[in-house]
Amino acid sequence: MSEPIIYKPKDLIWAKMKGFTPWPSMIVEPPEEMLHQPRRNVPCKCVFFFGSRNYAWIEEHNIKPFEGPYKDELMRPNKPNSFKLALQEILAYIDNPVDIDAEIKAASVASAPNYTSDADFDKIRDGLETADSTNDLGEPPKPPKKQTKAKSRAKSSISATKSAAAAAKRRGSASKASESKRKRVESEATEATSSRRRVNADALSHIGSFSRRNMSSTVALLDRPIISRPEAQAIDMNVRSATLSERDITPSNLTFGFLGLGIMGSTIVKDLICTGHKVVVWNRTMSKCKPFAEAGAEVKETPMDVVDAADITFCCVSDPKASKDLVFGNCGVLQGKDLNNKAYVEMSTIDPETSQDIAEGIAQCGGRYLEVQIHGTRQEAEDGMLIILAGGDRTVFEECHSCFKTIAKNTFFLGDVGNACKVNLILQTILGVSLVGFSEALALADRFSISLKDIIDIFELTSMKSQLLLEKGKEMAKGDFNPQQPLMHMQKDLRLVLGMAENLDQSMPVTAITNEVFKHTKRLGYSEHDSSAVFVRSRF
Ligand code: NA7
Repeated sequence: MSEPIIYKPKDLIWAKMKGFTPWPSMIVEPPEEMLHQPRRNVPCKCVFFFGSRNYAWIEEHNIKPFEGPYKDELMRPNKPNSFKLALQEILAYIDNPVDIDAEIKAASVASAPNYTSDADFDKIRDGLETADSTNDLGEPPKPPKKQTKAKSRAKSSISATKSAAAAAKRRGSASKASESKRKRVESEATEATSSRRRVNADALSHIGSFSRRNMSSTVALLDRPIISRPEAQAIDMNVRSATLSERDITPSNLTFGFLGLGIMGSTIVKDLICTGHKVVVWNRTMSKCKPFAEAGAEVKETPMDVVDAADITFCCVSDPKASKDLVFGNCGVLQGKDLNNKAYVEMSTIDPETSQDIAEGIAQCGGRYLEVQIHGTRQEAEDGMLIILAGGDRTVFEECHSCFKTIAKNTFFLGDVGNACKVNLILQTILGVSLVGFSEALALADRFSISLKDIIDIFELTSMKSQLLLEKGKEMAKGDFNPQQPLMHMQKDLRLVLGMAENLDQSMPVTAITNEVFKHTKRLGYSEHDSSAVFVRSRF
């Protein structure tokens, strides 16, 4: 039997994390943040991933030396672009390690103790040492109650603080002098904890587009690399899509309000402004209104003010709760009370019950209501190629004609409030289930080392081909999950579908599993990425 390899910092390796291909990586001293990350109770090393430039604990049996028998096999050409980038980076590192070494050093500077040997490393691993091994009272912190090692490690610094405070409390009852000492100790212990937290965040802030949201419970609960949020794509108000430029649109004289400037809302408003519509906007994050103000839109401070200034107000926000908040909440649409001569168009993807509640609220204040569900991606919105499904007040539908002509290739009026929501959610069911099936098939191809590009090329020639699956397949193959349709919205839609089915006692086992797959992908950190990121989950 060959001798086990003893890995040490700066060793270049292949690190295999469950669900990912072995990745070009390096053993590093753990940055402090990693000390609080849960690990399996087997020997692990802290690993820096080239390309994504983040860290994870990897079990030693999942580590292989970079140079050696695995290299040729693992460097096969049919890998995704993100892998190729990582490979380029490790090869560049071999030639010139200075920049990356400096980056890693900056991350580990925050680590209070300087762990140099494997013995020290093992101490950290076993959770025997914390950043505060003694406190102001000269006492070591009390050993944590019996619990799992992962929990104990995650809580070690907190328990150090708490035990200092508890010990101070006991002594505090003895005299007033020791009471003041207790307060001082508590405050110093709290300050020490919060300063450590500051240092953690600073040390990690250099890693890609790391954000505090990435440091959420998702990362702490799952031993996964930190997933960067997708870059928000800046909207270019000067670019008008070729399809839209060819369309002959005479803008309505009415003033249109718009609540919600997310991916879909901002694209639609841009199109409306480009085609000469008069627009008043509001968004919860006000900074997103700036480019629209510069392009001629009026910006208001509350939804109520928008409704006041507009003849017809559209709303396009995340989910049913946000939609209801905007209508019934503080400074919401109904706060103006009198909606005579006003119309409200709900464009967010919501369930029929929510739409009905909003319709009733608007009607009670004298307004007219139209439910509009939009089907399509960001690109389709940009090109004016959405499909519009509408239900409710037909007069509003007709007054919105020039807006719909701007953003959609087909428009359907489906009758009563609720019908458009139902049809849209049915379409989303087809989309969600297809995406998961497609991504599982591609994941299987990947396991066989069959080129995903070949599969997609062949798929394109079959009668199964679908434009959307082709595009999503290409995104999966590239590992490019820039949001066209955020994954969290796809999962929300499936949740709404299952709610509708529940009310009807309709069994939808495949949709239920599809929903679970999207939920798990969200938990892996891909909530704000495109729904094609479900591929990451399929590769597990
Ligand atoms: P995005 O890009 O996730 O944007 C969501 C928008 O909803 C964005 O403007 C948010 O404001 C806004 N939002 C979210 N929650 C709230 C609450 N509670 N109050 C007010 N505003 C809120 O989504 P898309 O544009 O892709 O999709 C919008 C809808 O169309 C959705 O239903 C899809 O399923 C289809 P923020 O900018 O974060 O302040």
